[in-house]
Order: sequence, then structure tokens, then C-alpha cells
Amino acid sequence: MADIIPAKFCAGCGHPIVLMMMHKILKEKNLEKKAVLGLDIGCSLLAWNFLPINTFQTHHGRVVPTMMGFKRARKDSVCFAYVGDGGAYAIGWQSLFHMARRDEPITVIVVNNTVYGMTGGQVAPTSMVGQTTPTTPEGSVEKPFLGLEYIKPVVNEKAFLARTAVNNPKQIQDCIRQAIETQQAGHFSMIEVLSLCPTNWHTKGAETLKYLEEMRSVFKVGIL
Ligand SMILES: Cc1ncc(C[n+]2csc(CCOP(=O)(O)OP(=O)(O)O)c2C)c(N)n1
Ligand code: SF4
Ligand SMILES: [Mg+2]
Repeated sequence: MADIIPAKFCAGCGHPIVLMMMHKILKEKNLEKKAVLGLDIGCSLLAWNFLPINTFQTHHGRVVPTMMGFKRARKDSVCFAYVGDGGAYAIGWQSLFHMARRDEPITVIVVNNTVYGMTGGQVAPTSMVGQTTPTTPEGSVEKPFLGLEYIKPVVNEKAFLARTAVNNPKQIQDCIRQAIETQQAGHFSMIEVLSLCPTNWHTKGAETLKYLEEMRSVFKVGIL
């Protein structure tokens, strides 16, 4: 019991759900030892000692190329690039897009909470029209960034692209299973998970889930 370390995520955060589902599938597939989890900056980094698998930290927006390099060097590994919506679709978009286009065989998991969570909830490319944040006090005016839909036209036909949400853990598991199989078959896979950030949304209980429902009406879940 001395090994148990308290998680660093806020109460009600969606990150632990995603990480636990990923771990469940790795155990099911007996891949814990082959798995390598790369973390971006943002609240993803709070996972650095959350799971009993090899994990390392990269710079903001740079987890995707880092894991690409790791995979090229260790082809038998199962590589995950775990990144927030800001890391994936703002600062890291250039490398993510080209890596998807080149069909690099890693799995990218984008945890979309529509804000820059760790730095105080500022507007992100994924913020919804009208969303108020510390940097958009009168509401965001830009259309939200649909990363998967933008990537879809450039990927190999065998790539796996899916969007799911933390209120459907079974679907998260199915997506992770298919993403791993796609990576092991030598192709790119990416899952965007609609997540919860009650701390920056300033929501409680049912209000938080209502917010997630609003996200689901903008970001369509399912396999693309
Ligand atoms: C190169 C660089 N630019 C900016 C930052 C500051 N920074 C740290 S976390 C963060 C936002 C992270 O947002 P997101 O990727 O959506 O992750 P979340 O915290 O929401 O899970 C920013 C801008 C940084 N650490 N490094
Ligand atoms: S700030 Fe938001 S994303 Fe970060 S740990 Fe807290 S609830 Fe989770
Ligand atoms: Mg975010």
C-alpha cells in the first residue's frame, strides 16, 4: 500500500478515465511491458506516475514527433502520444498533421476539454462559439477546430480515426483496442476523447455532464 500515490488530477477530471481505459486494454492484450506512454505538457503531464508502464515527458506540442522517433528506434514497442487539445491542435498541429499524412505507426490520444486547462482555462482552438474563458470574456467567436475531420482526407485508408467521450468508457475501450491493432499493423491511429474540466468550466455535477453533451453536439463521436 505504501506504493499508492495520490493522483494529481482535480476531482471530476476526465483524464483518469481515459488513462484507466487505456491501461485496461494494455493489460487485456498483455502489452504493459511493450507500451510506452509519451506525455505532452498540460494536464496530461500529471499522468507521469499514474500507470505502471514506461512513461516520459516531452515539451508542449512535441509529444507526437518524440513518440514517432521512439517508435522508429524501437519498432516492437506500442507507442502512445498523449496530448491535450491545445498541444495537438495549436502548438503541435504541424507535426501531428504531417505525421498522420506519413502514416507513422503510433497512436495519438487527444484529450479535448475545449480549454488550455493547466494554465487557467484560456481559449483553445477547440473552444466552442460563445464559450467564455479568461481570454474570451465575451465569448469565443471562432469556429471550433475539428482535428480529426481535417486529418481524415490525408491519411492512409488503413489508418484508424475515432472520436469518443469520457461518459462512454466502453466506447473508449473499443477505440483503444482498434487503435493498437492498427498501430501493430503498421498504420497511424488517433482517438480524440471529449473530456471534463470542471475546474476551468466552473461547473459542478450534472452541469459538467451537460457541458459534455454540448460538446458532443459540436464534435461528433464515432469512427470517421
Ligand atoms: C512551448 C510552451 N508554450 C507554452 C507553454 C505553457 N503551457 C503549459 S500547459 C499549456 C496549455 C495546455 O493545454 P492543453 O494542451 O489543451 O492541455 P490541458 O491542460 O487542457 O489538458 C500551455 C500553453 C509551455 N509549457 N511550453
Ligand atoms: S485543470 Fe481541468 S484538465 Fe487539468 S486536472 Fe483539473 S479538471 Fe483535469
Ligand atoms: Mg485542453
